[in-house]
Amino acid sequence: MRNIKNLKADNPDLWDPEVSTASREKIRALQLKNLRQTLKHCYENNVFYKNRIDEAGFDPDKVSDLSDIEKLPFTTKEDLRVNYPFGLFCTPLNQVIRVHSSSGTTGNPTVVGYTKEDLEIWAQVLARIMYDVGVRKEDIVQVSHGFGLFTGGFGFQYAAEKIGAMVIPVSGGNTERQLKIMNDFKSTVLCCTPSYTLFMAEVADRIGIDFSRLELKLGFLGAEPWSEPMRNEIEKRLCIKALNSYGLSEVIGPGVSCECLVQDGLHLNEDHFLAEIIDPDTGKNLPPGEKGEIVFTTLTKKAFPVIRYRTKDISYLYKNECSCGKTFMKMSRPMGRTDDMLIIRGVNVFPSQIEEVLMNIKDLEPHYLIVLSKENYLDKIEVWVEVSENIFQEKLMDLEFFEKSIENRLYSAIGIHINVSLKEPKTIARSEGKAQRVWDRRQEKN
Ligand code: DLL
Repeated sequence: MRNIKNLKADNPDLWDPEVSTASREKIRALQLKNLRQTLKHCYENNVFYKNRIDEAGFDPDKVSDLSDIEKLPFTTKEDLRVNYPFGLFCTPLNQVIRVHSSSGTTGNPTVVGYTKEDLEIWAQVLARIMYDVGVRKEDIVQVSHGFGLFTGGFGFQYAAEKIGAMVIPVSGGNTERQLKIMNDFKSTVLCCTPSYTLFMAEVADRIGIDFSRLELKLGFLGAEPWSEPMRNEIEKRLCIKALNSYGLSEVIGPGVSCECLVQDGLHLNEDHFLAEIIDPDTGKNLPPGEKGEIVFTTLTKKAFPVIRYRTKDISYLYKNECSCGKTFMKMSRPMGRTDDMLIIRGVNVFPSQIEEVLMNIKDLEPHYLIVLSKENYLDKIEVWVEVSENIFQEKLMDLEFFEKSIENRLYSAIGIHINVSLKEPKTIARSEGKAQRVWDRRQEKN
């Protein structure tokens, strides 16, 4: 791996500097060209998109500006479900060489497909992300995301191979073996969910593996929301630089955006994905800097392009002079999903806000669960969080007093009273993939 501290604006060693450092005008011109092609492709090859475009009175041959897209209706997860499994594919099935799927919690899963060229694009966009922060053929990349219908494992596998790195497709789970492999094979890069890294840290402590003695330097962590204090914890415990990597199956998988080493926002791969931010309630577009739901249109995919796909993820877009040299717009760390938002006594709360408060409190472990229940027909919210081993064993502190002080911290940050229940270390379920942070017991019968 290149010295990761070396990444700076005058460093020309980017995957494809011509695109990654292009002027805004050039990027927008490229986006416009690809948008035209994508809209035409969808119109000509898929009856769902044809009907939608006709209903909107839109002529795909007359796209003169990127903002024209605002005249088109959104595509939603429900559209994907209704057209399950292949109804939104835009190429004949015999050109599709791979499918992935995301399960969700209700109804049909969503199925996405890739042609050979789509898979090449996917590998390219993610290889670019990895290369631009220093991953090279000398690296040993441990892919601890699940392999299967989930896009995490295969996405990083093909991207790292594209760079020529050695890839260990270990997948999730069997944590002791993960750590042994990391130690013995001298992995330098780790790809998994942030919550899984903390589980790894815990198992490493137990079996006597010291991260500071490993070769591991860099983590591409994503697939679930995580907070800045969580990053600090991970970087400290694993002795790595932890980068936030974002993506979703419907758009391509991992590779939509990722932080560079500056760790200030996630650079979007704008030549392949056009991002908009909308007000989730009104559907109106919001300007850069304003927080809302992120919506994507793919610009180069063939088997499963999406037009104005509503992700339900909350973020904002912005542009700054990034010292890594890339000129792509950035999106903020996704703060949560509109469908994860809890409305407690009229106040909107995202689990990530709760996490942020908890992670800043000394003597709490980064393992928590938000439990929702009903009391006298009213929603009740409680947070279970583990205390650190020393506090629990030595009973150095009055735990009840500690609970109250956490409740006060939550109240001043979020504005509602949340009951806190401190738990013994290692009693809250650990995750090897996407962590389940909310346990909704509101429908349970007493
Ligand atoms: O999670 C793709 C992925 C794999 C991304 C590996 C990064 C690393 P899905 O299973 O379709 O795809 O889930 C997509 O996960 O809409 C977000 O709600 C959430 N998500 C993904 N990355 C992040 C992130 C993969 N960095 C859904 N921060 C998305 C917050 C994330 N949420």
